[in-house]
Amino acid sequence: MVRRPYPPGGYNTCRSAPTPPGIMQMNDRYLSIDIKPLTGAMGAEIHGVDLSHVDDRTFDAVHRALLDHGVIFFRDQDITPNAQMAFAKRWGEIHLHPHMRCLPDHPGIIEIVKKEDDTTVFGENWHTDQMFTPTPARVTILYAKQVPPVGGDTIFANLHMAYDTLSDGMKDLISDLRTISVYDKQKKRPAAMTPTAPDEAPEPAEHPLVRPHPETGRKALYLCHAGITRQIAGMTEEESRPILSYLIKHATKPEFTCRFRWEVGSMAIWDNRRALHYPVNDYYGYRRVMHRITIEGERTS
Ligand SMILES: O=C(O)CCC(=O)C(=O)O
Ligand SMILES: [Fe+2]
Repeated sequence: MVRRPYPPGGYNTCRSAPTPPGIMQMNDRYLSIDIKPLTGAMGAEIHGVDLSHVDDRTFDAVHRALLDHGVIFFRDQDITPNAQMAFAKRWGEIHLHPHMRCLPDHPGIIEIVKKEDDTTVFGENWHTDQMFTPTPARVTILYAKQVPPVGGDTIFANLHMAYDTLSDGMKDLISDLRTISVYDKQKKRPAAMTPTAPDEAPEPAEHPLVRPHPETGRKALYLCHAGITRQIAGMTEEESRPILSYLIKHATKPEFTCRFRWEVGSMAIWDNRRALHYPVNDYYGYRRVMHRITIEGERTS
């Protein structure tokens, strides 16, 4: 069992950062599974699991590891779309992305393709998945099919730490605020990732800015970058911007993050209710292909 305590005074100017519950595991064994934390903030690499054959006990251990670490990573997985889907269904209902097409033979799996000449990547900038819907993704299960020789990492940030390290004054200020998130159809995306029905305006979605985790009860700061989380309900965009831009900057401090280097066969599973992610766009000239499934999350109100 490893604790990831905060330094006295926290990571910013806040003097009263609380210590998180000591639920993190290091070099611990669930069955015959090795769980190695990645950074002081979050993430763990798990060895000894074949995700195409997961029994109930192993699934429980993997689930518990996800709650403990926020994002978990597996290497050398040889998994078909059908097996990835069967594993995904253990986490809940598949969340169909309202604006993206799925693989023709596998409804529920989005193939994320960045081609050699694409200058953008899917999901560029800090976000949690599908926050622009009333039931944002609970969990995302992302499998690497083709990766560049270097680059294309994904960075994650711990939204529990982001909340815990705010000052009491800021916590009071934001405790009852709600945010409005909208999908941006006009944003430049990789050629293969064009949204469906480009002329239909997406509905905005409202969520609490401080969100208790539905399974652990622990509070998380819950927001995306300014292109998605645009406004605080009841305030103008102009009034909202300084608060939201401070909070996203705070939430993505390097001290709260971990970074994963993909290989073919790597699988990442992250908990969107307590983690942001950021796919790094640093591999122009190379192709990268991922298979992605998201699990429908809880309604936030
Ligand atoms: O390509 C990646 O590393 C992550 C893309 C992304 O944001 C997602 O799959 O939700
Ligand atoms: Fe994403």
